[in-house]
Amino acid sequence: MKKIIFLLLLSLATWNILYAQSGLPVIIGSIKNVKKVNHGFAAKMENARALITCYSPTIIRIRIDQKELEDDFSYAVVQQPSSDFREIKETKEAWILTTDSLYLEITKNPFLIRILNSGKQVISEDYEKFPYSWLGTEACCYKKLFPDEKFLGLGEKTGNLNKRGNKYENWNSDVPAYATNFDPLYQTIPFYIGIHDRVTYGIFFDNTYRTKFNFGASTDEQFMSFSASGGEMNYYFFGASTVAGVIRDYTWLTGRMPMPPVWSLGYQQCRWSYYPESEVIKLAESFREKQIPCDMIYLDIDYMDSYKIFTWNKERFPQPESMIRKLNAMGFHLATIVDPGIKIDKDYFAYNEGLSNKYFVTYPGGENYTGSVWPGRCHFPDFTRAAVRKWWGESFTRLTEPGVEGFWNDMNEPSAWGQSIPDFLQFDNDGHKSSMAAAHNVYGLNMARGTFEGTKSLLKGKRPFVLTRAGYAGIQRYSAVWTGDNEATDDHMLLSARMVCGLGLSGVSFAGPDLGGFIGNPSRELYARWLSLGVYTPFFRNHSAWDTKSKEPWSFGRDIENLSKELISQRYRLMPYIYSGFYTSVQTGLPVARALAINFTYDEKTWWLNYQDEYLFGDNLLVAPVSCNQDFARVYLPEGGWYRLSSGEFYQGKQEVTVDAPLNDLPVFARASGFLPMQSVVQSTSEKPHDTLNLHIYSGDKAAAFLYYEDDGLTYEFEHNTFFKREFRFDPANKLIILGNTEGTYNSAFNKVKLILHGFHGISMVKTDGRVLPLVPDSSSQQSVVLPFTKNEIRIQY
Ligand code: MIG
Repeated sequence: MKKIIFLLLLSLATWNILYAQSGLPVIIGSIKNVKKVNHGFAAKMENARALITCYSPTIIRIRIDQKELEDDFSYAVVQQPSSDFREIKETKEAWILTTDSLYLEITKNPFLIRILNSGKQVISEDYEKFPYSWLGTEACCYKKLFPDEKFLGLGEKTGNLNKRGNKYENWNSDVPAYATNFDPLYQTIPFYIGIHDRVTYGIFFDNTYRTKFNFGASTDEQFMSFSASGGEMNYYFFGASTVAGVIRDYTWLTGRMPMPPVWSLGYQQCRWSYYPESEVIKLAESFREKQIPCDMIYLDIDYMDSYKIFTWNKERFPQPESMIRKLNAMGFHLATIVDPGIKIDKDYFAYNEGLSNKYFVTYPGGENYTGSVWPGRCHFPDFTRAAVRKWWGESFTRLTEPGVEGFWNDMNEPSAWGQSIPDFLQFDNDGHKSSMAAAHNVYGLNMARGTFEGTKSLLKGKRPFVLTRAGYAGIQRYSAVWTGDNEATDDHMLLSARMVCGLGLSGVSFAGPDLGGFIGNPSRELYARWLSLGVYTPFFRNHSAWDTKSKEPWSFGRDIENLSKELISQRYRLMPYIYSGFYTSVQTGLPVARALAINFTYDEKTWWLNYQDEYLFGDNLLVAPVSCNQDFARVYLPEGGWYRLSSGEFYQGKQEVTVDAPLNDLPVFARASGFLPMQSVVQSTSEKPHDTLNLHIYSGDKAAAFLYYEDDGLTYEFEHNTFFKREFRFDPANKLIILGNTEGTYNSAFNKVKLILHGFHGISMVKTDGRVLPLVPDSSSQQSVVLPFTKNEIRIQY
């Protein structure tokens, strides 16, 4: 008898091994035993181990591997499990794990997870025909596809807003002139949001290997899947009941952007490359002479000596410090580019330091890997090692000493000529030794991290600005992101709006494209239209390749110069609104540019292909991107009421409208009941605006609030209560506008507030503080009154 059982077991075991070796997938199998562990539940299956932990009542983490789970390690996640399941209980067929918001059923045979909300509605469930499985080292998860399911997110991706029916891959790639349907691009953010049956959820697959997402492409509408070429099946499930809630939870888990320096929200002028010094100074002077506002100028690779990072070309820039002092005096901040490749040159300090300290990425045999980039043959710092990030960060002193405050990280996919750095290179991975296969997608993140942490400490209390091309989930903690080498076409312009919103849906608020297109020459119309869209894009930078025509705002003739001046001026008028919008994003993770699907998730029209590019810029502006030769636009206005920003014309929401869209008037609408704090035009954020805050309020029938925020824009003093924050409230039922009590010790830049009322018909005066004040009509739909902008609550009865 014993012998038979033994033989039976033996044959089962061999069968299993043969099965695995046969080239067929290994399937997770049924649960053999379970164990309650700290914050969760561990299970052993026939062919895998699982650990399910609770991070919050709406955030559950699922880890599954064929072998024992390894040390927990992530470059993206900044939180620990901090909550417990309310209950873990067993039934005949399943284990049930509950939190205050979610209900997980894990069936025993086979192991399958189904997640329900507190109303017992299924939000997400594993696809029963495809339990978790492995093909060699490739791990895959299949989930049931719901008939009406839509997908958002994945960061910087081409294609439609709704990712349903498509497949995507994550492998950070340098792809100049990428096609508008190309994949993969520069960033890896393996996070998506699913929406079906009026429920929402999110999944963050925290695996840095090459990952694939299939949102129902060739799956007979039955399932979606995500997989990785190696590493663990390791994902976080977010069960918040709104898209905004899922984004809030995702950015809680992976961190939010820090408060950027205010000057990085202004207009930025870049080109490959401005040099020598005289040209840079002339550029700055031209902006000031022409009274076109601008805050930042960039130096691309040609400022360096033979493309050696942290050096200056002595002929072109003999005295960087005095040049930067001149720029600062004119109200400009300077950013310079840095690439990861360190030139092999025995007279170059960075090469010598890296070599002697063994800071470079190595071949499996231990020798330093060599690849060629701009400087010629290079070694590459292993940014996945703390000591290397520290060294890298400290090296910026050669840029910060003369006064550079912006640090532009390029080529960090990483990229080298030929674009095929071997997967077998070795990385430290902060003690979890790994190959390029695991380190590739986090290389850019760690370069940006070293840059941010280093320059933040070097700038001694001033906020640095970091910009990166490559990144991984969590990149928002260190850097803004631009969408790489796009082209000067209408399609790219429209795609850029969607890509910025995609990044915003995935935690990266501070994003934008090269305005006007990096490659190729835009027409006058395209240049102007793209610039007008840039006004309402979080990151507002004009950049172009070395072989293109000049793209400064005055390079397209007088008309376009005048228009550009007006457009850029509008960005500066909006600065109080934009800065407050960034503050909100820092607090909540909600992006600055918000796809309409965030606020109007269940309004089908916001998903229509002809309306999918529309988005909210901050709480109260709706932007409708329009191609450059279109004089009219068909626009969808979602629920509520909308006022054309340029004319004040009112439109009832939930309707499609045809509106004028001449080159000088991009369709932008202010939300009914919305506040829009604005200021006078300044030439840069270093200049003080007039001391009156122009506070626009658009009449509507719903109560609404706006969080208004100011601080010095430059330092971290706000961490010590040195800010000025108050809530503006609109209460139409009681005909009240309230500027709430002020928090913080900072003094506002404004002494007065000019309340500009739009669409408040039949009202000729307001009462405040026991006084009656007449309203001054500014136009047929607009009237105003000026009040002191005092710190205590201001109640205005109309
Ligand atoms: O191989 O530094 O995307 O913005 O101007 C090209 C030169 C390297 C690529 C960047 C682009 C930058 C360019 N860089």
